[in-house]
Amino acid sequence: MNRRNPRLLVIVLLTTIAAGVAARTEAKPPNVLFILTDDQRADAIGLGGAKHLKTPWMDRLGQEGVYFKNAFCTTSLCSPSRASILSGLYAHAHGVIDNFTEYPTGFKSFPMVLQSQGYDTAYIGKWHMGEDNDEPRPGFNWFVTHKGQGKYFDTEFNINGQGRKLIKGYYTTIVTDMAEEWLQRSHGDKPWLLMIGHKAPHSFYFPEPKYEKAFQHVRVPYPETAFMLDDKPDWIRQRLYTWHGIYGPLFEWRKQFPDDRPEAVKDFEAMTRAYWGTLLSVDDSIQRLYKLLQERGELDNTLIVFMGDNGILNGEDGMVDKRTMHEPSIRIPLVVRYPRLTSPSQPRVVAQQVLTLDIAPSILELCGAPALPGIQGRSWVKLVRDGDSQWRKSWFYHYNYEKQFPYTPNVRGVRTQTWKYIHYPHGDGGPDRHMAELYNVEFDRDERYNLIADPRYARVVEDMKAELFRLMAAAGLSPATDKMPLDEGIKQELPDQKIR
Ligand SMILES: [Ca+2]
Repeated sequence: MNRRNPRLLVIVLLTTIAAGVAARTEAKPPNVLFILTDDQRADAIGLGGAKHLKTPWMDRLGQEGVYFKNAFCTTSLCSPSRASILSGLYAHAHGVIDNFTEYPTGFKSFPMVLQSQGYDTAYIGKWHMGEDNDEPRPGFNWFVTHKGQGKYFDTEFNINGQGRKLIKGYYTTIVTDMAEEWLQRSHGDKPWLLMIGHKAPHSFYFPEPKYEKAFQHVRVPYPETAFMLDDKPDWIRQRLYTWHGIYGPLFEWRKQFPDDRPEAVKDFEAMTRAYWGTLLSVDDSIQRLYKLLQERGELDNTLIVFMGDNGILNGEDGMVDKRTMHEPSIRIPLVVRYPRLTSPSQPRVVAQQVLTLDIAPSILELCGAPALPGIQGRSWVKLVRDGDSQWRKSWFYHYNYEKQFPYTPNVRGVRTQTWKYIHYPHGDGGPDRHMAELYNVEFDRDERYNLIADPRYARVVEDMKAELFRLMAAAGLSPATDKMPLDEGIKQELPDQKIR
């Protein structure tokens, strides 16, 4: 009908666009369902290339939304990473540098902002900042957690500061039950934020009984890189026989240790199968929550964020655990479903590097809430919607040596889309005592070939050092202010029983 009247067409178009913009700005802010797993590898999700583990509901969120295929944590350790997710800040800035430190009083977090904007807010599950504190934390109207790591079976929860209760059953199921119960309460006409902190798949790995044998026929050899250590720094070889090496106790899956006999791989295999098993229950949990939101008509007005707090090594370079800057340690799964960000019929895969630091500003922008001032992360909303040629091309990583876990040196490193440079400051201001590492992560994703000593890449090393210096300076760190403990070396002793 408009073919003969171009002016009318323009008016109709403008009216339609204006109506769309109005709908976007005037609509009720979304609910937020934030699901956090603990130590889930980026390839322990179908979208990330899991071969044996099936995660249809994790995948579905990404297939109806956004899958970030290059998402990273900036410190691969539970509490520091969780604090970065909440605050948008690096660990040196929020101060939670180990697993025994509380989220600092007076520091804003994205849940606090949403609460102040009228959201009904809840946290249910593993919080894990402040080892012995299970009391409610600021920013939440409802808060259920437990001390320390919690247990896969029969955890004692503190129910919103009103009393502790040992709840029998499997952690993932219990937390999902409590989440469903909270979701079905009346929130008045308020939008809500529900954060769920899973224990899975954190060590020690105990799957739900129905999944104990789910992977019993899968062979799990040590990765090839476990035997390619000649060009690696000494500390990696020294780690092999420790709490965090493949010949050590493997989070108690190996009873007689150290054991470097080839047949001892059976313990590594059992450990890996159990790790995957715990994630099957998380996938079930997502299914339950997805269906509940669907039944309640809330699915499409809910921003669902599913992510892990840090990755974990599973035999790469002969290592287990995390903390290091190698790819399996720093990569995290991240999927987001929200139809007003991306239509479920037009899912996106984002290849740019996004960080834990970006979660808080992105959620706040999508909720139309005020931004947290002075943060180091960036909202990826524009990146996802329209692309962003100004998006970061590099970022830095840091980790401080822990006396309680003397299996990883101080780590400072920088990653671009092509290169990764890692060095290991001694902590006394003097020269490094460990060899550094340089990888082409674009073509050598498994980090097989450490190019640090190859003269052909000397220029790359210099450029990466300069980039690391620049990025750290931008985050308020200079060699004078970058505090870290003295590296006392890799030790064979086991960590204290209470903090394993
Ligand atoms: Ca963790």
